[in-house]
Amino acid sequence: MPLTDRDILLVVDVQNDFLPGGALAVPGGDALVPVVNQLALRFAHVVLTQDWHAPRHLSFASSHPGKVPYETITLPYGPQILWPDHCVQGTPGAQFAPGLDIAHAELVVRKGYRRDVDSYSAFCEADGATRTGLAGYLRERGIARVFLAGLATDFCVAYSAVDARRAGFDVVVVEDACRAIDTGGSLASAWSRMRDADVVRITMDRLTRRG
Ligand code: VGL
Ligand code: ZN
Repeated sequence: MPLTDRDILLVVDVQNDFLPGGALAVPGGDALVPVVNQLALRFAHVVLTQDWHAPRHLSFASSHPGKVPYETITLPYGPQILWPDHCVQGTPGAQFAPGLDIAHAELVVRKGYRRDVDSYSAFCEADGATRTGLAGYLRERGIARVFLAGLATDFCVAYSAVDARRAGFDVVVVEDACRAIDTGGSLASAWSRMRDADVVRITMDRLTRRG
């Protein structure tokens, strides 16, 4: 699959709290960092996302007395899985992984910063209405196709991939440049929603170097 100047790599949430030892550790998240660094070198354009929650965010189990992480509750915008406190604005856990080395990244999109609305997606918050501005940015830059890598396959990668399709982009998830949380069947369901949305699923060996 040849890459062009109209392709972008969206590197999703490669942050300390999602690495082993972090508040919401994704298995294999640490091993992923050099893989993502190498992948990014093949792209002329890279955008990073950063999960960036207000303290006492409503997606945190600790904000709901009697609730524990990985339970699901209903919020005004629909079901919400409750998570351990993670990626709180300005904390070390919210910083990018120290090994992440993508100097040519052009933009950082922060998401989930409103206390009462989560945002797995880099394009649209969980209320289904509030846009982050990323689709407009990519369109203005002439981007036609969005590749995704990062954490976690079944949440922020999958929701971003489906929303990128909805925004009219071609979308490719680089499977071996992602790692999953996989709670309650979330990974299988994410792949099925991505397939339904015509998200292409590839591995890194299918990509040819640009230039
Ligand atoms: C994520 C759960 C909660 C992710 C973010 O980056 O996939 N998952 N917040
Ligand atoms: Zn989060």
